[in-house]
Amino acid sequence: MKDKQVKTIIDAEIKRQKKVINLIPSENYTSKDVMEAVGSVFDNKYAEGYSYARYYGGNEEVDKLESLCKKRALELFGLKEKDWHVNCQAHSGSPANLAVFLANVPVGTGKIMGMSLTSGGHLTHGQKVSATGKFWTSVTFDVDKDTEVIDYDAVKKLAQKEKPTIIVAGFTAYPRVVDFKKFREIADSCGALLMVDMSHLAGLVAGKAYPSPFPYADVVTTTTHKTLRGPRGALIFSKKDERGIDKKIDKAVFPGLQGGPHMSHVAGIAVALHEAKTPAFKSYAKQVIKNAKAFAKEMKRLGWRVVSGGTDSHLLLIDTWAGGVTGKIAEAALEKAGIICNKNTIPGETRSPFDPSGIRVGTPAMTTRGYKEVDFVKVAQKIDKVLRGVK
Ligand code: DSN
Repeated sequence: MKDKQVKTIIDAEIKRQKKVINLIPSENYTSKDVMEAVGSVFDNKYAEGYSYARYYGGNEEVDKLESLCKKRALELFGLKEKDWHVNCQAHSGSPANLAVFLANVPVGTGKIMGMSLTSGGHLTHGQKVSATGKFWTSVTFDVDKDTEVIDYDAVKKLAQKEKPTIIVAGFTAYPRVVDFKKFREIADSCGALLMVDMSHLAGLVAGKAYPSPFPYADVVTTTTHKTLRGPRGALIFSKKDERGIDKKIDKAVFPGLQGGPHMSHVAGIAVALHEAKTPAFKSYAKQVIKNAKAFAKEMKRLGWRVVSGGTDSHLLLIDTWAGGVTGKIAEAALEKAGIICNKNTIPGETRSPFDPSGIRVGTPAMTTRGYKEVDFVKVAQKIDKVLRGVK
């Protein structure tokens, strides 16, 4: 690279990424092949429209690429082209979710129901600070305050009272297995669409290590860079039927929200989807969960309160405040010790989101780097030592 200033920063970032223990559950390390695709000549191309229906010339290779990416996405999750459609152009998870709402929830009269932030929901599931909470009325549900897991009866009661247009089942800080069948029943009981945001879970679902939402959802969104281990980007799957959700979503992505798709990222997504079909990826997905369980068990053994008592997925929430350390202080102390995580609110949060009660930690990135259960036991012990040091 001729630009020495940028090169120096990139080299420093490579070093940093190698040096730290990365526990951010939404991060991962993509393969060289994915990065090669993202850095390819497809970054030079405008391709407004969809395969074989573009607004610019010169898209014959783009058309092949986008079609391949979509075929691979459907295949990876065992979906038939006659039943499911997939859009691979949304630039990332937030615009993907926004597109689903734009397509399906009438502005002014529609209502979104999702999990509250403190229980583990995402900003784009109708939170007031997000466009999804400004353009639409929204209502949130919480986890049960004692068990810290979803109380499906309470969610159903709220859904029947509020009658949302769409229910979002999908989370960024919920460690437990989600009963998607129950969410389907809840959606049916109030006439709502069911959208699952599986951004955190996509790789685990692809690797058959976590239940699939596809038998139950009308729409499934996901980012491609978390457990799926691809480049930044998103996929929106929608059921093909007389409601025409698939067509409405395509229109909402382009021209509704975006111009030209980032075709270099679509290339990277296609590569990642291919990689996720391999037996090695299946083993990876299973190991991610085994590692998280071992991690949670050791944290508990060392005396730390783990939200909901453990995990069924790739992440856990540690209530550091129960041990006398705020999330902000914990995050900073751990970073000093070479462990990267993020401060996080916990269910029933009593502190501020800027200095909440806990930290969120996960295993996808370090499992990619070869960590096994025994390594996560050591990570837990290191965390314990650091946090005890700041008390
Ligand atoms: N920032 C992502 C996460 O960490 O969960 C969600 O957008």
